[in-house]
Amino acid sequence: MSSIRSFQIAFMVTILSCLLALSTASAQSYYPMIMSLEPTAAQRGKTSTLTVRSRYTMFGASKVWVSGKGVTGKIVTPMKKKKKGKASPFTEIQVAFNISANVLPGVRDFRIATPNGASTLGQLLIVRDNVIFEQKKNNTMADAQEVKLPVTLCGGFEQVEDVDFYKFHVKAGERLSFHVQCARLQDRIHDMQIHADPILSIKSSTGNTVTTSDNVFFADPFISHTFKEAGDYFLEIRDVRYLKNKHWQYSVEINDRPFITTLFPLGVPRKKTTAVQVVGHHFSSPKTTTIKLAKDVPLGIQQMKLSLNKKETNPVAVVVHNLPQVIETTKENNTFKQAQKITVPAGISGRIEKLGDIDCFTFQAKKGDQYSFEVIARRAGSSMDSIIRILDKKGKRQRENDDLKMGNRTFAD
Ligand SMILES: [Ca+2]
Ligand SMILES: [Ca+2]
Ligand SMILES: [Ca+2]
Ligand SMILES: [Ca+2]
Repeated sequence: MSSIRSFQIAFMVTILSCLLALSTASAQSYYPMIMSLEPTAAQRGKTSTLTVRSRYTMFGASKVWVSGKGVTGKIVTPMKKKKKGKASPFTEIQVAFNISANVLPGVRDFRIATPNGASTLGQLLIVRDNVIFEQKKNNTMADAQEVKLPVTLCGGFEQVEDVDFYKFHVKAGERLSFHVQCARLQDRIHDMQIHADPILSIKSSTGNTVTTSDNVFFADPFISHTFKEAGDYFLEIRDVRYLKNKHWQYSVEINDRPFITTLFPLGVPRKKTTAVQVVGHHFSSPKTTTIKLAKDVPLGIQQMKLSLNKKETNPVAVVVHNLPQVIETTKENNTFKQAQKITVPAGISGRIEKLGDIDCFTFQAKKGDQYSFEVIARRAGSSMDSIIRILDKKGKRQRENDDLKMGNRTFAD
């Protein structure tokens, strides 16, 4: 696992001669705030009915908007208030999501239209394999839910000290990846005060821990493991603090397909063929391939898939730009004096390839020139927490920025 953290941290800096426009949205009350989706994932090529939970009522909900193409949502819950008995608060409704077979897996945003206005953003995870939701009783190995691979396991941390066990069978020499998406799906949920911190363990049939993972993709675990011996194994997932929240939904994708963690360069110019190094699991890594983007692909962070070993990979982020491409030099560039010469504007792709790495670049600017410098790292899935400094020719600091603040929002890049 350490290789993921230390050597595959990629970043991309765009330098543009423009100024940022700031805008803030004013707050209104009583529009529904989406808190969770259960299960949080749905398989492509199918229609799946999922439960959307909100704070404030979704009564009268009429429409579902889903980002991108190939996915539609339809409200299934009848929007009629009961005349007698306890009226439904409509903070829990059913939505049928229809997902085309050819869409890219990954996260889609959705909103619900209601008479009180559009809801806040919800997130739907689209996956390739069958989705299984946790059974009620699964807190011990003896009560483990038996599943067939490949599979997407979905569940929640619905009670204090909740533990969810699943049982699966592997052949000798079988290599599997276990990819959890949970805490990351909460980052864009409005007003989710405390986030889940899942931990994943694989256990043998005798209860010995084979391998465990806590935080690989921020708070979410990831395991790639080759099973030497055939047999039944157990997957255990829980919150590391044993906390509960009915909105803490998780998804664990288990399969043997190639899993990309990083592409280098991360920045890919539009209209050109770019050679990239592919770093990840379940293929000989690093591997080189080329990316040619469609002419109409939008600028900015885009998810894409590659084909490795004739198998479709997981979606991976690239930063599409239309700037002259600069790749970090293989020579020493750790100090101000060793800075790599570039011309601006430019899109620089680099890597924090060893502990304590610093990358320095030098460029000419005239008096009165205005440039913006934007690092894209964490937003595109990198583990880097970047800091950027602009120095003058004597090495004196002109500007420094760690995390950009725009209005009330803070970005880690
Ligand atoms: Ca559970
Ligand atoms: Ca449980
Ligand atoms: Ca964790
Ligand atoms: Ca570097």
